[in-house]
Amino acid sequence: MQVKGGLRFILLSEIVFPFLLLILGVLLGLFQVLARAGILKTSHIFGIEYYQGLTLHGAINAIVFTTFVIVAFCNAIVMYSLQRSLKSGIQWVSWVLMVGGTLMAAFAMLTGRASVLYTFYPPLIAHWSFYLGVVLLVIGSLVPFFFDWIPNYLAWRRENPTTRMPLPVLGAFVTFTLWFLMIIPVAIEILFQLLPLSLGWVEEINPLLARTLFWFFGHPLVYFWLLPAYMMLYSILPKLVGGKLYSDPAARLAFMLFLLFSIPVGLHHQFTEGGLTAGWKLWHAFLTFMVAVPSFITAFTVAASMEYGARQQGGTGLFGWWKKLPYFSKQGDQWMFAYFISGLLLFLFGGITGIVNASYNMNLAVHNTSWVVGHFHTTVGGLVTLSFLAISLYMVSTLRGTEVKFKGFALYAPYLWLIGMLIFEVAMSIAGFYGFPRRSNTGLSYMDPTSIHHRPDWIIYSHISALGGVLAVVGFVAYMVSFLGTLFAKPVRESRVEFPIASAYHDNEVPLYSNMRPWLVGALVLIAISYPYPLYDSAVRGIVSKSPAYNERFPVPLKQMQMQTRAEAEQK
Ligand code: HAS
Repeated sequence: MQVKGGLRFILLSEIVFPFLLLILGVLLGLFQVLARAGILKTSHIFGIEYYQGLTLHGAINAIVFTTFVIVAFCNAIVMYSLQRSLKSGIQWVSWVLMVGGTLMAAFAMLTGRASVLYTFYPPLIAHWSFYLGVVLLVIGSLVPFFFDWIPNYLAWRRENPTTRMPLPVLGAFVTFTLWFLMIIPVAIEILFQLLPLSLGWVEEINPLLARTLFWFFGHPLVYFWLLPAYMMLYSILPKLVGGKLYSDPAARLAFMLFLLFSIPVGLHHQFTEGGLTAGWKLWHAFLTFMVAVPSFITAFTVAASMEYGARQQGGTGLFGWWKKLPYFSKQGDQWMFAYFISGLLLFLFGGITGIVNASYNMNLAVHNTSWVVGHFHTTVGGLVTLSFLAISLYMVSTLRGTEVKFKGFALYAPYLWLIGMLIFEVAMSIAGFYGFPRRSNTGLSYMDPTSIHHRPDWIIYSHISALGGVLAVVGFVAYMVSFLGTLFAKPVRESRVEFPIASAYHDNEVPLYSNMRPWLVGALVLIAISYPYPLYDSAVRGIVSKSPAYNERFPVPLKQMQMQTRAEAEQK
C-alpha cells in the first residue's frame, strides 16, 4: 500500500525517534556492565550517575523503544492487513502525546530528577514530570487502537462479513486489549500515590500497595512486548523460509491464551514480600505456569513452520532440514531470518529461566540476584529486541523506498548480539547463585579489597558478562551502520507499507479462536478472583511510610551523593 505525507512521516518517526534514544540506552548498558565488573572505575559517565544511567537504560530500552516500535508496527500491519488507510488526525494526536510524554520523562531522567529505575518503586520518588510523561506516552499509544484500528476494523467487517479477522489484526487487538487492561492498576498507582507524593500534596503512601499495583501491570507488560514479536514469527518468518505458517488455529489459540492468563500473575514478582498471603502467591505461581503454555504452542508452531519451509527447499531427514534455513542469506528480505532465529535461540534460555523464576521456592534463591538480569536479557533483550530491530530496519527501507544498505552488517549484527547475550546470560545466571546482586554498582566494592562488600568470587563472572556486553554492543553498532545507511540512502521506489506475510498450511476455521469476547470475559473473571485479596492484603498490611516528596527545594540529594562517591573513589 502506498503511503505519503503526514502519515508516512508519523510511521517513520515512530521508528527513528526511539532508535536515536536507543543509542543512548545501549551505551548506558555498556557503562553498567563495565562498571559492575569494576573495569570502569567510576560511578558516573558523561555526567550521568550509575543509578541515573540504570534508570535511563531500563526506561529507554524496555519502555520507550518497545512502545514506539509496537505502535508503529501495529499501525502499519493493521493498515496493510485490512487494506485501509489510517486517519492522519488521530495519528497526529497519538504522536504528539507519545513524543511529548517521552521528552518530559527524558528531561526528568537526564537532569537527575528521576533516578527511580524503570519500576519506580516508592519510597524512591521522582519529579512529577517523569510520571506525567509516562502517563502521556501510554495514553498516546492507546489512541490509534481505540480511534483508528477499531473503527477501521468495523468498516472492514461490514464489507467482509464472512471473512476471518486477519491473524496480524487479531494479534494487534489482543496486544492492545491487554495493554489497556494492564494500564488501569499502574494508572491508579501513579495518579493516587506517586504524583501526589511527588507534588508534595501528601506526605506518606503505602509502598507495598504501590508495588502490588505496579506488578499488576508489570508482568503483563512483558507480553505487551512479546506478542508483537510472536505476530512477526507467525506471519513473516514462515514466508522468509519459503514456507507457510504451520497452523493458523494454533496461532490464534496462543493469542487467546495470552489474553486469558497474562494479567493475574503479578505476585510472582513479589514472592519475597512479607505482607502478602502465601496461598495467593501460590495461586499466581500456578497461573504463571499456565501463561507459559501459549509460548510452548508457539515454540512448536514456529519450529513446524520452519521445518515445512526447509523441506520445501529440499531439506530432508530428522535434522538435515535445519541446514536448508536461510541463516546467512542476503536475498530479498531473508536477512531478517537471522534476527528471528537468534531471538528464538535466546528465548529458549529466557523461557527456561522464567520457569525457574516462577517456581515459588526456587525463586527464593534467585530473586534480586543477577540471575533475573540474565533472564530478561534473553527475553526482552533477546527475542523482543532482535525482532523489533529487524522490523525497524525493514520498515525504514519500505517507508523510505530504499534498499537495505550494508546488508552484510545487518546480517551479522544479530549473531553478534546472540553470542554476546548468551555469554552475558550464562555468566549472570551462575553469578546469581553466588549472590551477585542486581541493581547495584558492584564495581565500587572491587575498589577496596579489605571491605566486607568485596567478593572475589564474583569477579570472574562479572568480567565474563562484560565480554558478552561488549560483543552485543559491537553487534548493535553493526546494525546502526545498516540502519543509518538505509535511512539516508537515495529512494529507488515509492514509499510503501507492506509485509511479507505467509499463508497457513492448516487453515481451518475454529470460530472460538477468532472471537475475543469469551476469552476477555474469562480474563476478567480470573482477574476478579486473583487480585482483590492481594490488594486488600497490601492495603491493610503495608506499612505507610513517610518519604521526602520531590520538590526543587528538597530534591533527592543526588548531586551530594555523586560528589561523595566521586570523592571516595578518588581517595582510593
Ligand atoms: Fe519474565 C522477571 C517469569 C517471560 C521479562 N521477566 C522478569 C523481568 C523482566 C522479564 C524484565 O516468575 C524483571 C522484572 C524486574 O525488573 O524485576 N517470565 C517468567 C515466565 C515467563 C517469562 C514464567 N519475562 C518473560 C518475557 C519477558 C520477561 C517474555 C519479556 C519480553 N519473569 C518471571 C518471574 C520473574 C520475571 C517469576 C520475577 C523474578 C524475580 O524474582 O524478580 C514465560 O512466559 C516464559 C515462557 C517461555 C517459554 C519458551 C518457549 C520457547 C520459544 C522458542 C522456541 C525456539 C525455537 C528455535 C523454535 C516456555 C518460543 C529452536 C531452534 C533450535 C536450533 C533448537
